[in-house]
Amino acid sequence: MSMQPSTIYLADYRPPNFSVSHVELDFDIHPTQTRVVSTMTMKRHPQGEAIIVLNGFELTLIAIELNGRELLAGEYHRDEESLSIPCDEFDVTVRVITEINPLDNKALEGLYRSASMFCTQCEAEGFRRISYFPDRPDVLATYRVRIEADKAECPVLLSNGNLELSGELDNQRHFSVWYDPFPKPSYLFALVAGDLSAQSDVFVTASGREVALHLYVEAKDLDKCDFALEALKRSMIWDEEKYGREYDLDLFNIVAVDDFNMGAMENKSLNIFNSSCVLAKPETTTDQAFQRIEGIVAHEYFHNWSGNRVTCRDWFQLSLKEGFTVYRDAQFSADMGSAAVKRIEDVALLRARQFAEDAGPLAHPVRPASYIEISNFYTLTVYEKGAEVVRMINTLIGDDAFRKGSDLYFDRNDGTAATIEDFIAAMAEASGRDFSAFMSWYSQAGTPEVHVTERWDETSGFYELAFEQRLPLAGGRENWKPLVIPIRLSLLGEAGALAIQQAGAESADNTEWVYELDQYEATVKFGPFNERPVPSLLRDFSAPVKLVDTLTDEQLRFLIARDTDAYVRWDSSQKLLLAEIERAKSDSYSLCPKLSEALAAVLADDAADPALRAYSLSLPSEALLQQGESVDPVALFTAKDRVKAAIATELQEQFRTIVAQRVSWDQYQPSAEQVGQRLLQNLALDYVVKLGECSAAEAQFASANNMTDQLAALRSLFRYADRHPMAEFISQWAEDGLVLNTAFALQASARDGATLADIQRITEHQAFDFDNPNKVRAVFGSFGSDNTPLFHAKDGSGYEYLGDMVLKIDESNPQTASRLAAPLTRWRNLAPAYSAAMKAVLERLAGCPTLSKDLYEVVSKSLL
Ligand code: 0A1
Ligand code: ZN
Repeated sequence: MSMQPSTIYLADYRPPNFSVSHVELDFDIHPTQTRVVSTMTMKRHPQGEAIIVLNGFELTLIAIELNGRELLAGEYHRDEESLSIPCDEFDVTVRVITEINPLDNKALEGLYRSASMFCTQCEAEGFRRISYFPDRPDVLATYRVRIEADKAECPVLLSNGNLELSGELDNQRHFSVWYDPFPKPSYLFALVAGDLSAQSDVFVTASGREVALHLYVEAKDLDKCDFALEALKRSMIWDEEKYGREYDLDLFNIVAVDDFNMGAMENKSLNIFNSSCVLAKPETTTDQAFQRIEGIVAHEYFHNWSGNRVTCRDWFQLSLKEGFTVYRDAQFSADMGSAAVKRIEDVALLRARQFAEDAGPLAHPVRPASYIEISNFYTLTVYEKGAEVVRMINTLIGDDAFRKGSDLYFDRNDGTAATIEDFIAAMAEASGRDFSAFMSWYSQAGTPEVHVTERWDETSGFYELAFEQRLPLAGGRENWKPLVIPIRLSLLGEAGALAIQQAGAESADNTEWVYELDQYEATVKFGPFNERPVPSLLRDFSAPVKLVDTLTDEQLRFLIARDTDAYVRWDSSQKLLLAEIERAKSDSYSLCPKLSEALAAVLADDAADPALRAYSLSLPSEALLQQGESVDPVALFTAKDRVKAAIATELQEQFRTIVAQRVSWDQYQPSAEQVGQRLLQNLALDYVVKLGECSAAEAQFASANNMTDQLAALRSLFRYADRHPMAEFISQWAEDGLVLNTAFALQASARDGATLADIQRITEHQAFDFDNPNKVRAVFGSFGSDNTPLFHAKDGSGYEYLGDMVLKIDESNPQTASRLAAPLTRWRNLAPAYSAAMKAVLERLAGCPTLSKDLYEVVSKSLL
């Protein structure tokens, strides 16, 4: 980075001067010198200026032609990031010849080499590293792509669309030609060339189209393809049934790649996946990974409509495709397994990580107003909070209108680059609802707090709830608008939920109601009742807010025992556990007997879903604990450990019984039933090991027929016992890079007695590789977010170490470096001693003259 990077503003959006209707791309692949010839059919926008602007980065320009004539150096202007050609014609052909070096590309954007294959990653702005092009999502073109490569090195040549032609050439080379009839932006372009094997299948769409499905992997991974292919077929049927969306080509390819910055990418008909997000088999893959893979396969597939057929006008609209697609994949996962469990998992993630982001220096609205580097905005806010916003729309208008709105959105915007307003307009039209007040969810950052107080009048039997919303935004109420917050609620009495007389109360027996809080303050009156109700609020987590209530511990225990809403039951136990951790900061702490009783009852409730029981007994994550002000992470870590030990002691008999009566299946399935049972059993095992009893875990480690059970046993032993089979595990799985990553992650999060030198040693393992984002994340990501005692060491050494590693990785891979830096941005929340040490590291990074744009944005905004 040579100059101060500039900020891009949504308010500055202008359509391109020239768009591209068709492009012919020709790749002559050689590892260090790949020649790309791009021939673009361009048209000037009626209001466009007479200048063609192309983006390009780190390209060697060989030649450029306008309408068949090669341009001389003075006829165009070129700088580090663009090339512009003055041109007063309206219909032109531009041909650009460039050369690139895939082998040296460690940023993993554009065309690069991963293991033995060449592959691309173009979202958001990677295409400009391949050729000069108007690399912006509102330029939609059809693509014909010719790929030529060495036949032995790259027997498989893939791009988007359908294969038109292939053949042999001289010098042991061969070629293939692909044509994609659907106009698309450059970020959806993809190319793969390598020595790959495929597992294949066929899907017949609702209208009878036969679609060939291929999952391309390295030959050694062919036994890890079944699950993703099945998940893909489930996704294809689901999208037909739930959203009326059919697949539109005769071919759908997925390729698994080891070196990948993110989870996966929805390139038209050629999805590229991080191998950790697609390869699976029971012996090496945990239940959680199976479920994640199913969700990501679905997510990328669903993008074919929400993202590809209808794309984004500009990158500020990113949540248009991502928020909607995350919502769609969450609905899918809910339908495939347990809806309640999926909801609790998503809420736990949102509260632990998105709330922290929304309260930190990089907080931004679901639709940001500005950015320096768009890669920094693939965030939990754009994805997860964006999905919550779509969920609220569904809640507010109901399922039928939501489906009508989505049909209208797809039909009306098909083949175009749309905005969030286009999505909302379709929902408004389908439902007859005015969304103008709702739009603030897209433009106001920060997590709103909703404060609720109860008023019960014993004599009249009337019960009131007073709500107040507080926005954590500078300048107070005058500068911001109150949000429209749907609060799903019930009022519980001794014999169950009470009937709510309010108009529009939802459930058949009028016991549930979605109250719309759209003012800063409002009060609702219920009753008369002949008993004081206990409120069950924000059921199913109906809005992404922090609910601050005044419920007593007794009321919370009542909800845990009696509510029918799984989220509220879980949330109530989390609230009690959080309060317990707060109390456990004192040395004289002992577990509250009433809480112990309540937890014992949950654990003993054999009629309840085992996964829900397990989550109710899981302590809040450190990311959640560390929210707030003047946080002492190490004190909280110690307090949490005390609560854990106390629960282990109090409920030991129950935990031992669950462990002793462990159910196992000969036929492993990542089904809701088996996953839930393993979750509960492994939770109990963890508590038992915490007590110092290791034999059951040791036996489970040795005999498990699946990675979920083996890793759970290893994790508990590694965390709580001196003798653990880590070395055995590493040698058992020496050939499986993905399993080794989980071992690295576990080692990097070692809590007690570990030193920085131990972490350093992992990076010297022969399987470690600084250029591979999965490995880097396994070690330094876990260190920064999962190793409280070492990362937050009082002398600042943990911060210094992560800072050093971030700088090192930034030299080759800015996207990964800037993500790894996230734990270093939270200094303002920390108690003074931590805060000063962390800030010092950020200042050191800020003073480094060679920071990438990505890291510069994170570091500079954190220090503002
Ligand atoms: N669109 C992909 C995720 C993705 C985003 C950015 C990337 O590079 C900066 C790569 C992938 C998805 O939502 O799955
Ligand atoms: Zn996505």
